[in-house]
Amino acid sequence: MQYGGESLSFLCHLTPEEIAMVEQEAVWLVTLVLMSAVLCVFIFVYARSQIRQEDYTPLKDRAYRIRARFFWLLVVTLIPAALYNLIDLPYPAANAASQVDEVVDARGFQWRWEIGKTEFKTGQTVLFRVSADDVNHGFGVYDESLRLVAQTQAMPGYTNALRVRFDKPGTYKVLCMEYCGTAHHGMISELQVK
Ligand SMILES: [Cu+2]
Repeated sequence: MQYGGESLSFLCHLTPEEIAMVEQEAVWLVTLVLMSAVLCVFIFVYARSQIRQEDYTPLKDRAYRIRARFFWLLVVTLIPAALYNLIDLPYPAANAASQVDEVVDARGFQWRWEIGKTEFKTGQTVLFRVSADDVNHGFGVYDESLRLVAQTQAMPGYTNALRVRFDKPGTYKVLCMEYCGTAHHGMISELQVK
């Protein structure tokens, strides 16, 4: 084996396979060093855990103090939060029927809407009882600039209550919001608010 002056040229003439092997060797070395480091940490922790502190009282007292403080922090934050959430009961949706001017049945079909009443006065709150006859539809109420005002699912065998307050006069549109077949796009009805 001849090294020395030839060693550099030897390195320059490494084939890709040989370079890969050198790289693998380096990765292996690095892995070995890191694994040793992790092992050292384990040994250190194990050794430390063998040292027993005889008197735990100060540590215990401190832990209990932290626990007590945390408990009161929870009491002080959670009770007002719970009260704040309960104060609105019954929620408006649960109480919807008593606060509406009109109750209107709306039913989705492939592919049309059947809406019990389509003319309302400005400021009226309408409760739509929405269901479907065949498949799932989406009952979407849009204002004149085609902004979604309210929406709910129209499902066969179930009635969804949807409260809509018509604040502005105009022609509102009811569009289907769930693809329900070939003429889905044709499910358009109009609501007049005067
Ligand atoms: Cu539909």
